[in-house]
Amino acid sequence: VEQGSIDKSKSDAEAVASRITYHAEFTSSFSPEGFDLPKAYFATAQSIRDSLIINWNATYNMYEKMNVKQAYYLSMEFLQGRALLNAIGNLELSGAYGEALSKLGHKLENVVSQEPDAALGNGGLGRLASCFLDSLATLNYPAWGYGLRYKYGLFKQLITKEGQEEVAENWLEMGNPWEIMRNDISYPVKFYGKVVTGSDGKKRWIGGEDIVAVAHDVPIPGYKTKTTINLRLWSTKVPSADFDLSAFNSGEHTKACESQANAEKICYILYPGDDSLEGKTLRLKQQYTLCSASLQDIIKCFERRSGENARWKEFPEKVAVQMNDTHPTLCIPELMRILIDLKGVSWNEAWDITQRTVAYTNHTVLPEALEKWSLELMQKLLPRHVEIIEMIDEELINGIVTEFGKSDPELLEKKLNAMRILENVELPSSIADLFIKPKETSVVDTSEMSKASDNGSIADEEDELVENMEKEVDLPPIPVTPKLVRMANLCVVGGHVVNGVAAIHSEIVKQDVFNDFYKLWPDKFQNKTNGVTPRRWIYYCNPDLSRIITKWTGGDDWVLNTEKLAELRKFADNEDLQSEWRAAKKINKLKVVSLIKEKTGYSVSPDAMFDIQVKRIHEYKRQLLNILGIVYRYKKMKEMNAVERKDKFTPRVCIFGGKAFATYAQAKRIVKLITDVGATINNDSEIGDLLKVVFVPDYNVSVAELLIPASELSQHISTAGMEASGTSNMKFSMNGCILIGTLDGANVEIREEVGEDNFFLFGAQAHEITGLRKERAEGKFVPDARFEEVKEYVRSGVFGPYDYDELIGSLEGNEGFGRGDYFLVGKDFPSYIECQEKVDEAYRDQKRWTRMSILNSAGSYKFSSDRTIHEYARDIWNIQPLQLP
Ligand code: DL6
Repeated sequence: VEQGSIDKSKSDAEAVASRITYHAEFTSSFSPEGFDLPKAYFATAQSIRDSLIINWNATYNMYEKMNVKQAYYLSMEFLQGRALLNAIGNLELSGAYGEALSKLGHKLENVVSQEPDAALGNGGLGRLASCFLDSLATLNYPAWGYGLRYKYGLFKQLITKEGQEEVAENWLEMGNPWEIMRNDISYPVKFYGKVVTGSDGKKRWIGGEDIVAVAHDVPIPGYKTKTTINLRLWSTKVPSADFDLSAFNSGEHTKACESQANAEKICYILYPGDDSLEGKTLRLKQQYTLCSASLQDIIKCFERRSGENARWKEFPEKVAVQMNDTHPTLCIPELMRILIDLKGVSWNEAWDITQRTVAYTNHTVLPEALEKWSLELMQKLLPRHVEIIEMIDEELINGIVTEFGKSDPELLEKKLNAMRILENVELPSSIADLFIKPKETSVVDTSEMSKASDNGSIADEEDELVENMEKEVDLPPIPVTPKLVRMANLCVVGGHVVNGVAAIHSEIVKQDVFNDFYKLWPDKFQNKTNGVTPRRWIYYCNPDLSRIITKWTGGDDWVLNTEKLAELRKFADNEDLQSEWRAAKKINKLKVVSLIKEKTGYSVSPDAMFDIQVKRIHEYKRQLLNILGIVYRYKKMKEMNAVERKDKFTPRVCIFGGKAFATYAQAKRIVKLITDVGATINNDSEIGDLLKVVFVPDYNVSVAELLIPASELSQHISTAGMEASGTSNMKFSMNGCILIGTLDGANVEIREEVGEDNFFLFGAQAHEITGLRKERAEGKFVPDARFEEVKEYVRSGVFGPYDYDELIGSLEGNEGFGRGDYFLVGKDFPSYIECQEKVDEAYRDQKRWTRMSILNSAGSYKFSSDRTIHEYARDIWNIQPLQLP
């Protein structure tokens, strides 16, 4: 059956309806009677899945036949959201499906909203991966995604009186019509065990714990193309022979099932808590499972497609592996292991192949987010990989010594400290000898003594030992310095390209985070400014605005060529466009009024400005600055009479959404403060519709698809230099929302594109941050009186009995853990509230505001993930589009 066999016109609704009813009867797992919404959703999804499978097979067969170079995007996160509307739309069957469902008694939009979000991600990094898949398919690039099929995703967020609570997100409870379980595609994955050297001199990794990774394929359809690529997600189980039948029969049921539970739990949740050793082990197992299963699959495909002519040195000409952040770093030693131990490739050739195959995207400059693994743990779990990593580290050390020479030991030590893959691990003795420490810092250690013996007599050494031992009595305990593997350094060394995700971020990556590497290998470093798919993020989520854009730009080709959006610029002052634009916004706002009522119980006015901040809750993203700004506004309102208040302030609904990581206490306090402030203000009859504060629980892709089209102002207010890019800023701008923000991440480029007048800028700049922090630490910072006032107000208990001292205290003092206002909320507070006054003023002039809004959509064309993907394909992966006939 060809995709085209369902005519795209509404008259073919009959054919679609009969497919849906077929699936309702034969393939949905619902009882035969009735055709309620859940059943309608499953049957509809199954019917569209048929078309996807046809296209998936055609795409797959073509790649097999043409043996083209393919890119593989490895990511621990894919934040797919819902798939039904996207699939129907991409296959251009919206009309037929709408009519078919209405014949069957349902509205398409109600059926669509039955689908649970596929929430296999945490935030921007995962959503970016999903946008990339959409663009790859749409632009006909040969590419696949690889990830893990988490049974429970991240978590479902409940907002209670206590603040955020987490419960398991059982998104697969009712089954998942989009995945195709491939019982025929599975790979063994090993943990623990030991490495032995065979009589042939080859290393073999034996023993340990064996599990199996099983493929689940999710078809990803391109827009208006037959290309349907694959997201292959791995689940884990034990090898079938591992069920302990005799234990089971002798009544030890739990023991018999233990290994199965151990294997399955690898894919239970995304980012399991890692405070415990068990948690750390599980995370490392997850990362290795992703890398090992995906690489085995990629290599099998390479061998199959190349046939008998498979030559390993040609592997990078057929395969590009992109590591989405450091989570898939184990790809590097795993590819080396497979090539050397299993395929008989020499070390040097394997290293060359690996480097030419893999590339690394950095998504964060936060030091705590640059992963480091305990060497001890890794040695236990992946002994062969540690041998390989040690070899890579040694070669790196030799390279650094060759580059910088031994004549300046201080410089050499600095370089080795910054660049080595292993941290706190002894240097090879030939190098270590260069850095013999002065007496007072040397550790009492006989092995050190024997090294020192080159320079002194045995008697001297003994005196020194006694002296040091005496000293030791008074010394504090020697700190334990765990040996670590720096995954980011391994990525930089093992890959051929390192890219940042926005211009300013890529500069920070070069000048700060990896400066020593950049100086050594400047050509390795690139920028690839992020993007988002205009299909999901305008066309499907904002149909009213889309119709207007299509009308005023003369066709819907902007969905594929976002440059066309720029044509809106010339109509920015046109009164007809302006009134259509405002009407579309109003429709979207009304949908959010209902959403807020349903999720929080609060009633809000659609005539107030919708001011939104939705993203992971993190101190650097500064939701605290936003809520303190609101508190300040509220306090001022309370000090005025009704007339003054109305005169001064524009009515606003301030909307928050986002998850705080379960163990991140400070982020959870911020959620609690927002909800407490909301509870007070929203019930203050004196304030009424002039100010409302809402926290929408369980923010996810589907909630974003409602909020973003309704937004008028959105907040991207991170401490400058800390947000790698941001991608919601792009989505908001595309939907005609005006941004208030710092010069950080992609804000910088958005402001350039939409025009300075159409962006509310405030705050310190990235190059000032270090100096400002220093100033604070030296006690030189004098807080603004308004900042002091607002903190005092929160502490006074106006917002309830919760003790906010730990939260507000973090903004005070000079330095120390959790103190000293590291994120400079106090520094930026005055310019933030002054900027908000300008926002109020601009909103009062609706013509001006609408012009700014239109110019945001018009200027956002650069931020399509299609542009980003073309750049990755051209500059990193070297892949070409391949279109099905
Ligand atoms: O590149 C996608 C996305 C960026 O837009 C965000 O600015 C960045 O925070 C996010 N990075 C991560 C990685 N971990 N941390 N933190 O999620 O990537």
